[in-house]
Amino acid sequence: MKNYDLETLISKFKEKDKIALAKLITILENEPDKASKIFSHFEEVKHDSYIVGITGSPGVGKSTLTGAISQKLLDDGKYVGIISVDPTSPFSGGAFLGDRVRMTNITLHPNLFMRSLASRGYKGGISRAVFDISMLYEAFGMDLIIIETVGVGQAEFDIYNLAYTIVVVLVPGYGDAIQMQKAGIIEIGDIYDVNKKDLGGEDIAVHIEMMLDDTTFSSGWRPPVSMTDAITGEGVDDLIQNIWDHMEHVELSDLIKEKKKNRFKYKIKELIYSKVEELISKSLINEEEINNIIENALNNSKFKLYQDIHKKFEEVNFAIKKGK
Ligand SMILES: Nc1nc2c(ncn2[C@@H]2O[C@H](COP(=O)(O)OP(=O)(O)O)[C@@H](O)[C@H]2O)c(=O)[nH]1
Ligand SMILES: [Mg+2]
Repeated sequence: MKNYDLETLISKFKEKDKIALAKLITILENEPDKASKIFSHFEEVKHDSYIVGITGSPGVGKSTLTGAISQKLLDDGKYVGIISVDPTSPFSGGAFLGDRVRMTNITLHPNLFMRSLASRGYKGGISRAVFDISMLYEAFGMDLIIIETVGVGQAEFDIYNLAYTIVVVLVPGYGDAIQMQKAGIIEIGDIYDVNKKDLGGEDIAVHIEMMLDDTTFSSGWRPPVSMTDAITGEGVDDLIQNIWDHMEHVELSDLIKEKKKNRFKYKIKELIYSKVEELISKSLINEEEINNIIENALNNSKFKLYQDIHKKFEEVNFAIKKGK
């Protein structure tokens, strides 16, 4: 595709052209400051997508499950947007390609779009990219947006703020239940799914049910537990039903308003943080000066270097206090 100007891209996007969608995502990733200009073209769009987060350790089958869920929704004539955040694939390595291969056939479907993001190297940060892409998906008219994430590390964890329903995926074996408890993940899930049921998993499902029975849920929603085989699609209908049930719960209560507000609150804070970070690195971090300190001191002694570092830190501290 040629380098169309923004106006042309937008009008193609409005005709549901997936290539235009891909181009706009790339623009937002590389030049996040263009967001306001791009979204000014969608002010009349009233469409809301429902946003689901799917999380769990690497290898539990999140991508396969995402594919299975999407396939069923596509069969129902729905539009699906997938954002896959995979911190284990820094550029275009393993899991990334694997996901691509597993999803090859459905990504060709005109009503499905998928974007994979490795967690580093995004201007403005990974969750900013996830937020912006989800906004584009909404403007595109997606019915469901699925955000797949490993959920470890702050950036991935933050993504929970961007979804309305969180599905936690586990696999057979007690280890995961214990890990889950340790990580406090039992407080995160709206829905639990034990995938790879072909390999067993009854015991972990029972374990989760017991843990849930011991927990009180102020929202009035007690997370259901499903069991799936993402490869054959067995149990996936139950999982989808659980997602719709939770959606209904969220929409009938005022929770959806809270969650929508939360997304934007999160966005505002994130913009402020990234601006402050930019200001700090511009005005307080002088690479050349830092290099000089190190070069000079290394010729003397590392203990001198350590003193110089502290001296520098005091100067910065002083500057901050004076508001410079
Ligand atoms: N036996 C079995 N294998 C599965 C199932 N779902 C996924 N897998 C396999 O588990 C591996 C990891 O799947 P993937 O979807 O990439 O996991 P992710 O890292 O959580 O996204 C792949 O080899 C899948 O084929 C399942 O229900 N049963
Ligand atoms: Mg995956």
